[in-house]
Amino acid sequence: MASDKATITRVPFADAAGLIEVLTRDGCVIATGFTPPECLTQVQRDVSPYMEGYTEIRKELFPPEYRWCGGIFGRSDTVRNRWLAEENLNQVCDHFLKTTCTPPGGYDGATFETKPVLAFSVTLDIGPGAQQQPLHRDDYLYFHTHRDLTQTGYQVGADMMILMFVPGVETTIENGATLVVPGSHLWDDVRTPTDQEICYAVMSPGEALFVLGSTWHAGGANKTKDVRRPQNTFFFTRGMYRPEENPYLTYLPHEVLGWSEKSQALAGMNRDTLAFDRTNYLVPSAYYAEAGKKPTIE
Ligand SMILES: O=C(O)CCC(=O)C(=O)O
Ligand SMILES: [Fe+2]
Repeated sequence: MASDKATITRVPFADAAGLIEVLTRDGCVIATGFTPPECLTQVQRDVSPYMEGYTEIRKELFPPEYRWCGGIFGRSDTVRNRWLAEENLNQVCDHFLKTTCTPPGGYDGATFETKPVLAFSVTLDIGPGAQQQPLHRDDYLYFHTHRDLTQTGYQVGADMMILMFVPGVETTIENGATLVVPGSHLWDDVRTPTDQEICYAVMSPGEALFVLGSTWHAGGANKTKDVRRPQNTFFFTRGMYRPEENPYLTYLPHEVLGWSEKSQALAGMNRDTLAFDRTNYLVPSAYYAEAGKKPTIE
């Protein structure tokens, strides 16, 4: 379905300004030289004991052939201390997502800033036979709406998410390489991609794909018989999109489990309509009930 016409530009990861320039222009970029093979192997080792099978949640987006492991930021030192500690990654995220404000009134004219936060970290492993995901924009998770920027050009501030995909293997058109629509970050909520506008983010191990939250994309179909496509996936969002009081540390897991569903929902711990499942796609009671997933805070 994708065409040869649209292409994704490659920029060395060492060139943060270049990454920002291409992301601004195209809404997507492939960073070369993001990570060495030993880091990929290590992350694979860190997450593989926790890879899980099918979830009924959002089944149109996650076919039964998918396997996944959430929370990989917590499970892998390499993810935390190498990949997500990269200064150039911080620079790219800051450029698009760092938010400042100078409130009027009782703040003495002070300017405040909030830095991007990691909203989700997951390894998504597409197995043979999986259908292509429907093309989508990930910022619909936040019910984000889009103005037409094709005439004005991109405006910093328009996005509230950035995504980074780090494949664990060579990704190909056959094994489920991510589909991307370059330039679609400028579109309003009416325009949808045509086949000619779609291309595949075919990548070698060590590369990373960056996509703005407003850019149309999808996980590809895996048409192979026996090749899986693991890809480490990171969503960042603006720092203010979280509760003022941290509910996950304020309330202990065994307390939350004893609450009514209504109270769990009010504290932001339920499964929301579109996403925000928080814990491996499960509501708290199901999450903690799972073997090997006992609460660690008592
Ligand atoms: O795994 C991929 O290639 C893309 C996944 C994706 O876009 C999603 O799950 O929202
Ligand atoms: Fe997505």
